[in-house]
Amino acid sequence: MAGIDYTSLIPNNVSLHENRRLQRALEDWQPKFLEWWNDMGPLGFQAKETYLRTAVSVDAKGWAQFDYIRMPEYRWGIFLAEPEPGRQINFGDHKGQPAWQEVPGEYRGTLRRLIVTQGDTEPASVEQQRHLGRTCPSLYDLRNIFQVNVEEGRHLWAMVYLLDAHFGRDGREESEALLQRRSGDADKPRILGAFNEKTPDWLSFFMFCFFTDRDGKYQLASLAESGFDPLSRTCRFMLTEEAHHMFVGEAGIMRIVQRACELMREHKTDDLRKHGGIDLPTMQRYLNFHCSVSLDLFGSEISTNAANFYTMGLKGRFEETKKTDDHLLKQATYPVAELDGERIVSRDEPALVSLNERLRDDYVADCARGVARWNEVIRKHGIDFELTLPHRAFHRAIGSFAELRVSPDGRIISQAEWDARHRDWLPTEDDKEYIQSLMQPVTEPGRFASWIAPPARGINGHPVDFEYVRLG
Ligand code: BYC
Repeated sequence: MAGIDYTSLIPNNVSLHENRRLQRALEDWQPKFLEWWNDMGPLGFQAKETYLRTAVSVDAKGWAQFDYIRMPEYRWGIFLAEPEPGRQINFGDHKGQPAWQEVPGEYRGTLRRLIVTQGDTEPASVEQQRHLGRTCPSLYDLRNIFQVNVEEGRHLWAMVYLLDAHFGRDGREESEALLQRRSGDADKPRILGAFNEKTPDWLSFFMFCFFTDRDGKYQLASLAESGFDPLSRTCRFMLTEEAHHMFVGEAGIMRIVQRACELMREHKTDDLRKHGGIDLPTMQRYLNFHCSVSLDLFGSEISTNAANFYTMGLKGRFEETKKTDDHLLKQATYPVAELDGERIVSRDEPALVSLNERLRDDYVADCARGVARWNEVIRKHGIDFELTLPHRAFHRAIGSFAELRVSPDGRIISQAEWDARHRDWLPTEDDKEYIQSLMQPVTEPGRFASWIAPPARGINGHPVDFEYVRLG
């Protein structure tokens, strides 16, 4: 691949042209990435021109340039947020020392693992969403999923940049392994549970963007506090893109709720399956599933890993620098949900080992605000139904509640009750079959599938019926 002009091919603000070693590592990796993208990226649309946003610099003007582009020609760039002069480590044992510009030797393994875990989720989500283009509910939505996919690809580049630039041969090996694991593969699965689940339909996709990308927001925000400055700056820029993914999720669900309400009013029935809509109880079951698998992504309630990440100065709390405590947390406590006999109670635990739970709390509060906005749409239609977040102990596979059977309202129940009732709480085979039956592509500009309302506005000032993907 010698001779490629990397400065123009890979937009970057890391002076790539000055770093021969890094340039060589990326030259070696780039064709492998493209091979992975062609094998595992969006199926069937690689040659179609799509109206995409590309970041060409980190300033307000440059990070959102829109144009038609074929996805394999997307310019996956490497961007770090602008440096903060004199930035210090803001928490843990090294608090007050200058932020690290190079990997601190004693934390090398831990830091690498954090970066690899973050990086692994990015290609995983592209793999999970690979087939969805073929059943898009509109050209507008088709463009949005491709935007999300290319940006997840860019987030993979962001982590590979850190690995290649700062971790030598180990880093290069990890960069390769990121392209070799596969979502859902029995032999070489992705690292975290939620990224091995299927995303077989668009309801799941929107739920994934709302719940799972929001885990991304909170994890990235914690890593943006890192004392390792290149990681902090990388994550800060990734967060600007992540916001769009959560918008796609929240607005997508909002539009499905809107359509459900319109159909309920029009036909004076809750039974929308006759009318091509998605009924609210089905949405609740999908919500329960995606919320619970995303709650698992925060790790165990009590975690010495999390305490170590913090004490070492590698991963902070959400909005660490806005907090007014000592940023050491050696004496502090934090209330954690725990099992006490037959009940779930809140008990004060040492704050350091409770950091996963604390981040989960920030996340749950954010999710609740989105759910309240969906409920506002239902209320405005005069319909007596509320979507709710399931209890945090419901359907968990990681942490203190993993072995329990818990109802969405937080009651510990017997296996017999679970067997009798779980079909009310999680998507059933029947639900999945029905949702699948709705997944018929709609590709005429300005038209939308029966089960989703059009968005309030189009993209970058264009009308809703703009030709967001040129299929002809
Ligand atoms: N699945 O002490 P524990 C995103 C493992 S999403 C499988 O409880 P810890 C995105 C854990 O690795 C954000 N295994 O957990 C969204 C550990 O293994 P070892 C991704 C799990 O370490 C949408 C053991 O269980 N970023 O960006 O405190 C689209 C005990 O662990 C799981 C990050 O996750 C699980 N769910 O915390 C695209 C940030 N949970 O050490 C992208 C980086 C735990 O015994 N990662 N385990 O072998 C981290 O900060 C931490 O690794 C975790 C886990 C928060 C994930």
